[in-house]
Amino acid sequence: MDKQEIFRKAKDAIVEADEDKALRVVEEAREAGIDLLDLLLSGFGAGNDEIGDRFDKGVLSLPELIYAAEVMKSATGAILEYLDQDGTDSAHGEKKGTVILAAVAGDVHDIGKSIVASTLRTAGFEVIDLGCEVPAEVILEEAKKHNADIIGTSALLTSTMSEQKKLEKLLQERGEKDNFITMVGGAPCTPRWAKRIGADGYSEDAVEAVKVALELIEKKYKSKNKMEE
Ligand code: B12
Repeated sequence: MDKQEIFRKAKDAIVEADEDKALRVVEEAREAGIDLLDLLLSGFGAGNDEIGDRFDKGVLSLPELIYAAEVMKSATGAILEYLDQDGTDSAHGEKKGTVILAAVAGDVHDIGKSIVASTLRTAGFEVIDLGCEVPAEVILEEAKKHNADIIGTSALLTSTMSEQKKLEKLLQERGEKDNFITMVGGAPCTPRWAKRIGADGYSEDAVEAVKVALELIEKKYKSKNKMEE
């Protein structure tokens, strides 16, 4: 079976909310040597976009959205397990930094954030995933407790994006802004939004998140070393 066909089946599995089919596709893709992260983001991701659109247009009911989301969660879980295994097998070298990840207060969407957690771990970061619906105050507390380098927040609703702004404001008010690098993500976020609220980084997906995190860490330590010289 070719890659396009497997990707189409992955999309269909989400749209049809068919868990068995989704898990079968993961195995088929693994056997065919297809990049599982690509399958997750592009194959299953296309299914997610489709159900999101249908829900938006009122063609899909909330219970149907929930069913489809459960299937997406299962497929994500199965793929991340393989990716984490492979990551552990190939993990070497020093720790790149510590990242606190959270979906902001009022937001239960955690599928994308979990994928970001996995790609960052595979790249050598220690990731503390606080889960979803996490208030800004708790995120800051945990970041201080773990001496984090990066705070990454996820918002999938236009109504919860303001929580990312709230976190930036809190960091400023508490004099903590220079102590942490902040990254924002989630479908409604844009580079413009990141800039507007004063976040240090933005990424569109879990692959780019690693690149941005590494760049920001490098920049931080370069300027720190300069200051110490
Ligand atoms: C699955 C889903 C759900 C599931 C969530 C299950 C779960 N545990 O996550 C359920 C059914 C629970 C749900 C509920 C709701 N949902 Co919903 N949902 C979706 C859907 C279809 C897919 C989201 C998803 O998982 N995408 C897949 C992942 C892989 O993509 P991603 O999240 O964007 O993440 C990637 C990037 O954004 C980035 N990223 C993500 N986070 C971060 C963080 C950092 C730091 C970085 C750097 C990068 C990064 O990397 C990720 C991987 O590449 C979207 C539609 C869509 N296309 O987005 C609607 C959508 C987000 N939901 C929507 C709505 C309206 C709701 C509800 C309000 C519905 C209702 N009436 O109750 C509730 C809200 C609940 C709440 N309080 O949060 C709307 C939002 C509209 C808006 N503009 O605000 C959308 C867009 C659907 C639509 N088109 O109408 N939803």
